[in-house]
Amino acid sequence: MVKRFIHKFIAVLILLSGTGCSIHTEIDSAEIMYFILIDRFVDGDPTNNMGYTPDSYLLYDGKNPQALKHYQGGDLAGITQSLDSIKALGFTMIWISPFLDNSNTDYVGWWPYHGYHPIDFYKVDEHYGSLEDLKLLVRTAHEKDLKIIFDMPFNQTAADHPWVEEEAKQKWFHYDPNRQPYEISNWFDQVQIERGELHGLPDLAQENPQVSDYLYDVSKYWIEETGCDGFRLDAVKHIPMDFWRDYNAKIKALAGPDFLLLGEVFWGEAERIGPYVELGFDLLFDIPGYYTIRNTFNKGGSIKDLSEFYQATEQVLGSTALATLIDNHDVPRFNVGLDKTSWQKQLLALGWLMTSPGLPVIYYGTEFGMQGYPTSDAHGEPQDYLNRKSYPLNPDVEQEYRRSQFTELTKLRHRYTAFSSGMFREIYKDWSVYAYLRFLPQERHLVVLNNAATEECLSIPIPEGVQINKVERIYGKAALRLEEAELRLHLPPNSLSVWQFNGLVDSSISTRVDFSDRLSEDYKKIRLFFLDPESAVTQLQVAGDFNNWTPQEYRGFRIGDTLIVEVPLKPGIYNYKFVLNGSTWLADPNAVEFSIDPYGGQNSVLRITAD
Ligand SMILES: [Ca+2]
Ligand SMILES: [Ca+2]
Ligand SMILES: [Ca+2]
Repeated sequence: MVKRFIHKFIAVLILLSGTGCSIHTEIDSAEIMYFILIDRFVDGDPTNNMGYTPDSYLLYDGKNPQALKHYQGGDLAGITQSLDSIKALGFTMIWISPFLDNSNTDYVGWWPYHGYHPIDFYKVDEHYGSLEDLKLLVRTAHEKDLKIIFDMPFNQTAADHPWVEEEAKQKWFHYDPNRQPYEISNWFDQVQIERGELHGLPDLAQENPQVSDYLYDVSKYWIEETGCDGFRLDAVKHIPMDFWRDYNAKIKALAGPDFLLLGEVFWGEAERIGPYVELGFDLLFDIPGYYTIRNTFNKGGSIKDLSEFYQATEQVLGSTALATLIDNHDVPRFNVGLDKTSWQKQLLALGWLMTSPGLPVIYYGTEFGMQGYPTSDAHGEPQDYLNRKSYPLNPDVEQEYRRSQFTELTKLRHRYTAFSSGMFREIYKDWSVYAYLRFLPQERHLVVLNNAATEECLSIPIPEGVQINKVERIYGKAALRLEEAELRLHLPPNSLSVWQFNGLVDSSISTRVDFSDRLSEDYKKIRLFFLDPESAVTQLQVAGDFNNWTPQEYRGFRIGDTLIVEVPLKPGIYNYKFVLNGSTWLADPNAVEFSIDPYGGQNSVLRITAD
């Protein structure tokens, strides 16, 4: 399948080069990936729950959140017995968190239930089962036409890995010039990022050929032993690029072109992911896209932000294949901060994922909106374990209903090839409504997203180069009427709607259209004031939760000493700052409420109610 992936990818590139247009995400991504934290999924074998010590296991009962710092009992057998239900949700690939044997003690109170503290790279952790269990998982998955992707943490070892004390292994780790390990303090210094310690863990020196050979041999062992289908490679940005170039080439030579290499370069800015594009990964996570999706569908951001963001990303990442996501184990679950409409918003964000280019990767529980929490508490203490609760044993009626809604989306993506490998063209965008086409020579689809909490009625012009003759709705509840050169739309609140149509799309039309300033009914125009008696401010921008903290110029004017800026915002609570003359960031002195920003300064806070 991945071979097909690559061939189609090349075919699309050729097609695109013919049109002089490039969109990074126009690839074949017929796969849909499920991501499971082994310990937090299903307990298929209670006899392994305590591992080597009863202390490692403490079951969460809903009232003891600290228990989530311990193992919860999930294991490989639990995944194997769940394969049919995973497949029924529409998944074709499963990425499992690292199964490598992890430290047998806690690390400052935290047990390594997540699997990222390896102590033996050649062994399955005792909480998850045996090598036989792992092989059975891969074998059973293959019988069901599912692929299994292993998570390989190659940046660090457990704090108590025996090598740390071994004289002969001292060159296997990174130290500073005084032979002391150091934490990463400057996140713009690539040397530190690669050689500093992440969470205080011993940092492997992959530039040492003994280490790189070892990591290659480990990989070879697991590939040959199990026949797994690919690796998700952890902490890529913390490991030297030269290592990846060699490693990826060697793994492809060993396992063949079908073997998937998915790299985690956890940067929010496409510019910082750019350098990793040429290192031989098949796929990189779309972390910048993650932030943008969260901004648009959860934080009151606009469709304009979403579109402009992708436009900017395309310019940097070109035609790189991306794995798209709305959340994972390292960030708050998607619904954090949302109110009772959260599932509709989440379904809409998932709808964007399933109808837009890229390979969707879904975190366990996200398919039914498992409740999330901020990743740190009010005192700044990490509590990311709250986003890693165990999968519910007996889903309730609401969860079952949501699962069926999710499955409708995956069915849509599987049924029509255009959603995974077709071309993408916008035909309309405003603050809340987004209309785009996904098409192949034999298939044409119109997708319309309404990100407003209100019903929206509007007419959108059919652009030149597009002919729409006969429409048939295949998803959603919106109404559409075809009028000469216009589409008349009636869109339910927070909705995705999809039609297939007869007609033509000239693929040389521009990928992007101009932004329409139409505001949906749920927006309010909020005026902010800034006193500038010296006329020192030539540009007043606003950055906040609602625009992903990207300074933007909104409609503004001056009356006497006062600069006024009008920001369209939806009901919600927002942190924001003014940005003066493109460089000076400060809280709005006229705000009635302030909050602490993560850098020790102040944000101003806006509360906007629906009435
Ligand atoms: Ca177990
Ligand atoms: Ca262990
Ligand atoms: Ca490192």
